[in-house]
Amino acid sequence: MNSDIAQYKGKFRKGSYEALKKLNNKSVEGFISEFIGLCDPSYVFVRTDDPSTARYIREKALETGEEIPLKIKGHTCHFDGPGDQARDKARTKYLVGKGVSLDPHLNTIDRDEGLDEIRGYLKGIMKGRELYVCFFCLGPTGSAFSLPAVQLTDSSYVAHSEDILYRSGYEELVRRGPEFTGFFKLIHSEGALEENVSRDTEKRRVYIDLKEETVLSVNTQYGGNTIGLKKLSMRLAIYKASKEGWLTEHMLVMGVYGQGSRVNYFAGAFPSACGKTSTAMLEGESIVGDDIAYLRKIDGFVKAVNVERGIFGIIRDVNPEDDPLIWKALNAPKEVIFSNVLMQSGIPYWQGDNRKAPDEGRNYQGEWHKGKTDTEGNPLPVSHPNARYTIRLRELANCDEALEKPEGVQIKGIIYGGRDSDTSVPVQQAFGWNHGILTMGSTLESETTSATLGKAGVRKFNLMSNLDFLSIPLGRYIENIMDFGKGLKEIPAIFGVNYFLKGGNGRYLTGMHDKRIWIKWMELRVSGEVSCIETPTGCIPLYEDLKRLFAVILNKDYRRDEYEEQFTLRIPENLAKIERMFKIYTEEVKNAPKTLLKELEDQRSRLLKVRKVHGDYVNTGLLQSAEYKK
Ligand code: SPV
Ligand code: MN
Repeated sequence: MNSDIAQYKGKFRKGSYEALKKLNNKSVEGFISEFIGLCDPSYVFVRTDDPSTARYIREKALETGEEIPLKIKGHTCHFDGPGDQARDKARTKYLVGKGVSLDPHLNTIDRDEGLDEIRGYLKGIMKGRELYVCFFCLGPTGSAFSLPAVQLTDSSYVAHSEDILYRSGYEELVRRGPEFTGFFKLIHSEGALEENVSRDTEKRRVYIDLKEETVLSVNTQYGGNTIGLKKLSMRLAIYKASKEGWLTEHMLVMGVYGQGSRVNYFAGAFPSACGKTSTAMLEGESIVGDDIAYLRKIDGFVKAVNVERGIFGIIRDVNPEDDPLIWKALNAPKEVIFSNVLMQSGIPYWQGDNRKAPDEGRNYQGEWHKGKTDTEGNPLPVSHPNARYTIRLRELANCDEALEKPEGVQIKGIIYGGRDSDTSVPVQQAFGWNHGILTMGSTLESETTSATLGKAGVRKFNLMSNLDFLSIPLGRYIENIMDFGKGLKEIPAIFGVNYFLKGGNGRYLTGMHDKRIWIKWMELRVSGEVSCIETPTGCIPLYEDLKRLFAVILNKDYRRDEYEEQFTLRIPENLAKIERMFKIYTEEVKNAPKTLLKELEDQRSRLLKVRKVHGDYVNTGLLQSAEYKK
């Protein structure tokens, strides 16, 4: 095959061919040439770091109608098709060679078969259309974390979203020199469109080639399937990190403020709808990132960066009362893409925005009016539950300036949070790295809510909140994290949080704003300023410390009976959770680390010992004595 890019010179927009040639990188040219040959676009545009190239793409998004201008300057609205509103897990697969088995939890397809299929769909798919060749960088540029990526897409919406979400990476590639080959290769086509949404969604495919560091995505528009630098690159990065001894995590990164000007940084993993963005956005603290972090050991410390520079956030329930900073950013005349909301007279509306919705408008499934029902007679909501907003982090008043620090921030604490109505206390600290990774991260579960499809209250296993994105066997992934904790000068503390604990009557035991207290307590712990009570599952706060924090931060009188109810050690539920985990890690996960089973076993013995003395439900205040260790 002739891979010389020169044969396609006539397709390039003015200046684009020269920009590409200037890189003088044969691998980059070969990759682009291959997919121009396959997809056959009529025009090719190259996005460099020159702001005029980003502007061109923004204008194209309006010109093609992929985005519709809204009333406020810089705001646009994009719609994905009714059946294209979320990540398509079933059709997202790893390409694996014959006889290779990745992990039963990971969705795979034979490499040759998968490539034949998806290349078949991509063949000639961009005829008459424009291909955007975009150079981006994962992580801040010019740093040990930087990973250059080249995105090819025929969607101006995808290219525009990436412009908001990621750092430009053309100069980063120049810096790497002409021989550099280690860039991620991302190919996307939205396929045939009908009223600007992908038509052939039954032919939607997202195939990941770990060996070639390439992802191919076709016949879809929803960001999670198409924004190659987000969850698609995340899978490639997990694989790469695993070979190189660093970590790619589904984690927020935030600054937490203590005495004087003290700031300590935390990273946190929460499955979807378990409070990740709301934690990253906590009042009084600062946000570095809300979704994906790279963690590296540098000089014996754990350093982290946000892979992104923007947020692709769920807009449902964003309102001026609960999210004043996001609300402000969503109403400022800066670049914002709203997706799958209700649009009426140039104004976007969504579920839970605390405004009166108009009686009619346009949303993700076309014309909408009050009382409209789906084919089964269920009322259609104003906006899709997964409707989103895309903004740059710097538009937020609480954006931490460390966002662009090439060396990242030092992580003092790692938080794991699930959605659990009956088992874990609101906050606790692990006894150490392995205890935390194994009993808090590796056992993370999230209960389904009425907001998701299917039955509410079903527990979904989601280790480190990363299950959907793992590209290596689960056992190896856990082992990598344990290894990462070795040889550090300062080991981050590990915490488990649970914002969803309920009492016997189904009432939440903690308030919406109480997470502000838990995070301040964690900050005091990593600063060595407060002690704790050791329980069989971890170390919990002293009542007096929380009482003081509640008074100072929330101006609230925190009663001892509230504390006692929240921090009751629920032994039957904890034992049941251990049983569930044993089942998963002995029956479903191949080669689970032995240390994991041992750690669970030890936790079980501690729980049984306490139950013997104190019964099933233990007032943890009692555990301050040495009694339970008998
Ligand atoms: C998530 O679902 O975890 C997201 C959105 O951050 S998506 O881009 O779809 O992955
Ligand atoms: Mn995410």
